[in-house]
Amino acid sequence: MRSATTSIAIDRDRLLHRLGELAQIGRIQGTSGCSRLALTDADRAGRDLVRTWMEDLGLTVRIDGIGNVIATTHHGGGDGPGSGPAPVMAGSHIDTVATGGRYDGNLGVIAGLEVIETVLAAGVELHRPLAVGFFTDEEGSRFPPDMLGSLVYAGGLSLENALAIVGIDGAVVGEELDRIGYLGPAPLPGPAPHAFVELHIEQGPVLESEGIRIGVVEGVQGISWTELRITGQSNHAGTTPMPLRRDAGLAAARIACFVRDLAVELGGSQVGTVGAITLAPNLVNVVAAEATMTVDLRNTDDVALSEAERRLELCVSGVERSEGVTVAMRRLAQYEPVSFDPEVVAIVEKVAGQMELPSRRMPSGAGHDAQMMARICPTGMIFVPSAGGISHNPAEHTEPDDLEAGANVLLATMLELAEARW
Ligand code: HGY
Ligand code: MN
Ligand code: MN
Repeated sequence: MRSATTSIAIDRDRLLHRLGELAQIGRIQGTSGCSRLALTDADRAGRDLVRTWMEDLGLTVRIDGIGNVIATTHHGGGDGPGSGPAPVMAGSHIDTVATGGRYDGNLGVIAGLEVIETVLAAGVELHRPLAVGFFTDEEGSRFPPDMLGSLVYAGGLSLENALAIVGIDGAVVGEELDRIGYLGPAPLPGPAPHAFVELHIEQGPVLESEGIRIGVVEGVQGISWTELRITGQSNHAGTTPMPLRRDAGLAAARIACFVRDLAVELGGSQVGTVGAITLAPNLVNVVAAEATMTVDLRNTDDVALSEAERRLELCVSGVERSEGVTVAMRRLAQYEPVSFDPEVVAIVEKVAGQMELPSRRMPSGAGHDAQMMARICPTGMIFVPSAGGISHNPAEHTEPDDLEAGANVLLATMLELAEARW
């Protein structure tokens, strides 16, 4: 499909082939999805493959202290990162959740690579270099918080504190980065690009349900992650009278039900999720001594999100009293809502219109590296529809026509930001 705004278009087959090849790494048998938790061997293999593609294109590859990998062209008179005009950058992540699909994050990286290969092959002259990168641990499932690599890149967390983070399996970020060979030399925070554009699947039902091809993303909602460690008393399931129990399992269940009811009560864009609960000793005939659980609260409105956090704390205090347990709360992530740059948003919308792709403006319910890059440069995002609104699920799917359309919108947006000379 030729994009109306440029005389060049991405290579659909090459885009689909690379997405398919990357998806074989950590492949979840019997599905089209993959599992590449951050800093695992599967993540290393995915990184190695994408870095090879970057090097094969003759790009200058920069690996920094938190393992972010960014490849840059030599347009605009510079000879690699840090010299000449700042680049226009695409990017996302290639780590996945344990039940990941093949497009979450991967699309933004592979499409960015495709844009660069298309531009190099066409010999387009640009005032600025182009860059494409993948950030470490965007998902945050193994090592919270999410968007860890882009947060450090943007100066939101010190490298020292990031490297010391202990994951849900007891592993340490710095040790794992070193083990997989991605403890890079490039300094942090990273250099601010001229602009950053992330192509991503919507991961929700809106575009598909409205028959819209392109989401023009105006911002990302606020995110609050909390870990709760509940301590009760293990006891015999048969002999312990109900009023005498200090049941950590019941306490966790009450809090989980409260999270759902709170989201429904607050309404609007409020969502609440208890995605992880583990009990100890986790045995059929033992009242649970301990429960560890996570609460994910999100809202486009920061005041409402703070209210939801306050109400959760009140609920926890009440459960401590009624169940005779103690609860230790630890904040794992806390990000305010982010608005993207109006000019970049307008370019995405204009380009979609010129390509006659139906589009609509919308917020992002999911967190993305773009919300960190928005702290240091003009940033925007492009969404393409998710079939059935499914994501964080191996069945995640986006139609090839939509993948191609999204990549062409990314191409035209980046060319405009890089001041292509036709
Ligand atoms: O949690 C998120 O929204 C993203 O998938 N890391
Ligand atoms: Mn993602
Ligand atoms: Mn994700």
